Amino acid sequence: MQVLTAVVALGAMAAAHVVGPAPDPADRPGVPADRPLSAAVDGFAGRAGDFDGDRRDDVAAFTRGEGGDVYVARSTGARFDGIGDLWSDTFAFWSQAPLAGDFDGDGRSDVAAFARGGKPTVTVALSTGRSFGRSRVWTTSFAPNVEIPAVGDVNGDGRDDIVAFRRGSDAVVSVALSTGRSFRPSTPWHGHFATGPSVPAVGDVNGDGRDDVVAFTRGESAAVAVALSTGRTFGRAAWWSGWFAEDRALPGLGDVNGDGRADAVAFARDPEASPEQGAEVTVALSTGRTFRRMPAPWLGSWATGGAVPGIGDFNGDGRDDVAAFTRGGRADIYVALSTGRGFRQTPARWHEYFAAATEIPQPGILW
Ligand SMILES: [Ca+2]
Ligand SMILES: [Ca+2]
Ligand SMILES: [Ca+2]
Ligand SMILES: [Ca+2]
Repeated sequence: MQVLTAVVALGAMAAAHVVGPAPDPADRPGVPADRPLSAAVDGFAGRAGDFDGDRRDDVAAFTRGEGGDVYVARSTGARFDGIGDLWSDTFAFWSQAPLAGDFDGDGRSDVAAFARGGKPTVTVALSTGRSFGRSRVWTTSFAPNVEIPAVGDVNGDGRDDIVAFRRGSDAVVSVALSTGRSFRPSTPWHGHFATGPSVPAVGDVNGDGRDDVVAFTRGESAAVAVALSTGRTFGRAAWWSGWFAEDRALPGLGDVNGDGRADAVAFARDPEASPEQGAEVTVALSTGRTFRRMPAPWLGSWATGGAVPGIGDFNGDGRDDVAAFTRGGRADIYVALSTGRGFRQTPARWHEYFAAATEIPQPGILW
């Protein structure tokens, strides 16, 4: 209850200087604004993009459906700026999976949309720093059917590549390397990783400049496996944690203490719980060989109910922070900044209206 009181107090403080709709006592990430996300049958997770290249991570929202609109709000370091900044009106239609990444390696993040299914094309729109250019098909055969797409620079050449996890019993991990103008043909980089309903993630957990693959088993086993990139393949899988991201927690990767190695972050998730019960954010720091779980949560209550959590360095200090998108009709964004030892919730909302209804936010962990 102490945590809840603190959060409510922060909300009241914010009322004094927040411009926008009248503050509501319930205006905090703990309030479900949308139907809770389903269990980890299908989903995807994306990292934050720095779309204007100022080294602070920004946020994007994809309407999908018939419209295919993409909105961006750029970080000032203290909030996300801009309402209705339409960066593309022809990108990520219907139920395509939209992810951010710097595919041409110019320092500005771009967007990729994965069609999956029977015609698994991947479309990319490059950032100009002020908008996304014309969308182009970069490959016509990647992440078919229900394979889980992800983005990361797995060969460390400065251009983000794409990764697809088949999961199930035939858990192949495929990679298509970026040339800066297209993706090379898909090749298998691991024959058996992220099996069953494991939740996969991509990040550089040993800090060698090449993004690695991570699988969270969740549930009652709650183990975490890692396969390190050699630059040409993912090596033998190893268990880096025996107890992390249990039950239905939403797992992600981010370098939260700024040592160059991506750490594991878990957002507790119980759609049945009331907001008062809280949803802790737990961190396991990478040592380069294992994830060391921190004994105390880094945040007591965050992104509960249907709010979508995300990870990114929103103030550009080199440490990854956490965001919560309430979506629905309220459509607020909250940010808690990493101090290197915890997440400190900022007193004001970072945006008053972004990623409304069921729009897909990035960064976002959508399982
Ligand atoms: Ca930026
Ligand atoms: Ca690459
Ligand atoms: Ca690595
Ligand atoms: Ca930060």
